Amino acid sequence: MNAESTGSLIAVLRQAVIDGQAKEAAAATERALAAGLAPRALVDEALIPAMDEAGRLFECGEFFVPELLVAARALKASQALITPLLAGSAAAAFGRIAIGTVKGDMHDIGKNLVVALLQGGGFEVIDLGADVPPERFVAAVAVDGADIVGLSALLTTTMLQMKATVQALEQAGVRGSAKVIVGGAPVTQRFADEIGADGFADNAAAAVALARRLMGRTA
Ligand code: B1M
Repeated sequence: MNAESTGSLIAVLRQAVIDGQAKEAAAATERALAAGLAPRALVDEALIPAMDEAGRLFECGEFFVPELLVAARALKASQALITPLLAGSAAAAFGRIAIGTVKGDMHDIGKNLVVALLQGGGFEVIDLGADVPPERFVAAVAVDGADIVGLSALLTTTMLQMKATVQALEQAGVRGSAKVIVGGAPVTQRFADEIGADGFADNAAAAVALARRLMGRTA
């Protein structure tokens, strides 16, 4: 495959997501995968840039919530084809991680990417979904035995739920049983330090490396 056709497949997928064309996004994904493009390249070069562009259009008033919703739906049509390839077949050897988007926050695209890479990176993942209250994270540690709790937030308002979740883990007496990692567009290392999290990652691959480090693995 030449560079031009690779670039055009990526561009078609990116545009289909921005335009909210789910069927076209799925078809472009299938074509790109059949042409030998790496699943991670589709995520990094088409899906994430497409959502960044949708966010930019939202910020400047060209897109409203319905346009964001259809773009997200189109992205998920593509993600459904890519995720099984990212997740791979690695045995769950490094530990158990319970991950969710915090209470009040419905954004789950980034969290789903983190889930896929953690699964492919050797973790057993309990995916708690979106809008997850602190007590559900507590139960994931106390009942399900999670070694790591992963918190995702995309809104500056819901970031505060990360702190509430760390506090709930402390109050339930299980904070010492699990490491807490945080991420999401507005989250920073400084914020992670402030709320007493054990780590911060600014992308899905970094989240896997961080989780491995926290479980005492170097690779
Ligand atoms: Co919303 N939204 N949204 N939205 N949305 C943002 C976040 C926003 C920045 C858009 C903007 O104004 N430019 C803005 C937040 C502003 C702020 O808080 N300062 C915003 C807003 C305002 C809202 C609403 C309030 C809009 C409204 O209703 N008026 C509303 C809130 C709903 C709610 O949650 N209660 C809302 C709704 C929505 C939709 C439902 C329409 C849709 C979400 C669909 C879905 O997820 N199922 C949506 C979308 C799509 C976006 C944007 C455009 C894209 C988010 C995304 O998926 N990015 C977003 C603008 C933007 O971010 N550019 C925006 C792609 C994704 C791969 O990246 O999630 O950052 P991200 O994940 C990355 C890293 O952050 C990291 O790894 C991922 C992969 O590399 N990461 C982790 C994420 N979690 C991690 C956890 C970890 C480690 C790393 O460890 C545990």
